[in-house]
Amino acid sequence: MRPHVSGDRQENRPEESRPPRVVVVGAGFGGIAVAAELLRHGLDDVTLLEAAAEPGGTWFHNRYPGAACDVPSHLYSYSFAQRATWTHLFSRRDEILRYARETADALGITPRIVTGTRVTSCAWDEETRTWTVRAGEGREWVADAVVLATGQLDKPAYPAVEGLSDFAGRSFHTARWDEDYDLRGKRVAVIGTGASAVQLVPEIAPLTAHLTVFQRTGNWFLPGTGRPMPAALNRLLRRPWARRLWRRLLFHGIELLTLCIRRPRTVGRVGALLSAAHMRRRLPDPELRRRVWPDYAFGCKRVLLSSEFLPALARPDVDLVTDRIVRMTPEGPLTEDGRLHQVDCVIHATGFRTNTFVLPMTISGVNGRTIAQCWAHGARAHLGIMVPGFPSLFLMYGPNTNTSGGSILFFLEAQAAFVRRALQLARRHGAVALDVRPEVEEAGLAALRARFEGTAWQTCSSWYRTPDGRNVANWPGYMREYAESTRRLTPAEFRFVPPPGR
Ligand code: N01
Repeated sequence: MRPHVSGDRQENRPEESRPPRVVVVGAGFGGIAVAAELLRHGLDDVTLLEAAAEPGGTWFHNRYPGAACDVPSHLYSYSFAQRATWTHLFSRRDEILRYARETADALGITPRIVTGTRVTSCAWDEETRTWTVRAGEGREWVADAVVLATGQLDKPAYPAVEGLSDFAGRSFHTARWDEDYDLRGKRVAVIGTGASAVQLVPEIAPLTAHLTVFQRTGNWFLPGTGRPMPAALNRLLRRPWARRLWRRLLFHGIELLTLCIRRPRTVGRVGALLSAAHMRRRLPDPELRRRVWPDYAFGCKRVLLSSEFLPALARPDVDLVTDRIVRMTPEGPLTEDGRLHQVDCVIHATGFRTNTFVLPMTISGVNGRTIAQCWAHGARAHLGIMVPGFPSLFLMYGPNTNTSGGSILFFLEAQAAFVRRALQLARRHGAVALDVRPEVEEAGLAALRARFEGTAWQTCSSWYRTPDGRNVANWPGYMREYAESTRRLTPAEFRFVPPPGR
């Protein structure tokens, strides 16, 4: 098959004036952010390849009942596409997905999205100094730059329990919700008590005949409400100045959570006290409370915003099981105390296979070296965006750019601006691509790792960390620090790749 050249639209422009051909892998919030940034600056040869049937990324895939965002909507939205009104303070999945699509439509991104296209590999060609991006059915795109915007939480993880496939009833993952299955009147097991389960359980508890929630580790909670946005606040926020002020308030308010995590012995204790008060209020039963209580520092795992989950556990038709599941049987989970929990349906709210980021895509850079080889000892990237030896290959929401407190959209916008500046910098240096210098990445990583010392993140195991304890998911500081770090590109930090033949 003849390679599809991303720049077909630009064929008549002279070489030096045509913008770089950019292929973006993934059309979720990250892909849309980078496309918007590039288009806004006239870099208009952008193609987005999306594996799913529709754009929207995580908000397309996560359609479990109660799916919502635990970051307030006025912050979990792009700075360049602010909405006057949202129906909820913490918007629900459908509204967020609609917002993503409307934004992509309004900015002319939608026609550039090729859906149903799972990219399998990206290979750097030293001779042509371009990337070849391959997808199923022999389809290929040639690009000057590639942006991998596949996220950190795209591969569902199932519990490591013996005999998982022996279960004879229906079972599915929260991120692959079975919309054809009617939970009404069924005996249902939910495995896991992370952010997804906490939103799901209160929604389905009134429907099921009986609900059993399997918890391995307790969590810290803060108030979070599924209630609609107060009408008076919505009216006020129709005014642009009020919206700006509100967004700023939310921004700084949320940074306080990071402060708690960074200072677990001082401010973190205040966070824990506030959380404990909320948990006592929402769960008056002392025995049940003892069982949900976390045994690690406030903020080590994601602090869950919910006012509904703990009361749902106290319902007479809901059981909380804290005994370990030793095996899955055809009838349901068997726990270490010898109890067999007979159910009709098992829902895996067990999170994602994190820490692998863009893998298993095969990404080969200079001299055919792959990202998998570079990451043999854990994923790493300069500011979470560039890996040495992979010229003009950029990651969105890459290693160490997750936030425990803030809005990921803030990080994505900073990354999008970095990508755009990098492409402009390469152009100004007469280069076809740029590659971050290994010593720059190494120094940045050492500084980043040092910043985790003494933080709450280091006090328990979580999806942020590798089995040997390194936090490869999170940014160790505040949102504003990340924005500052990515704002300025110093030419000395890069190797500029000249056009072929030079
Ligand atoms: O996944 P998780 P999630 N037996 O990994 C448990 C984002 N998100 O999908 O803590 C019993 O947090 C596991 O136990 P433990 C957000 O960034 C955002 O809920 O490992 N339990 C844990 O309780 C979040 O952090 C929103 O001991 C088992 C649970 O499964 C991330 O996605 C909404 C088990 C997994 O929790 C992931 O959240 C939802 C076993 N064998 C998600 N194995 C927003 O609102 C695992 N577990 C934006």
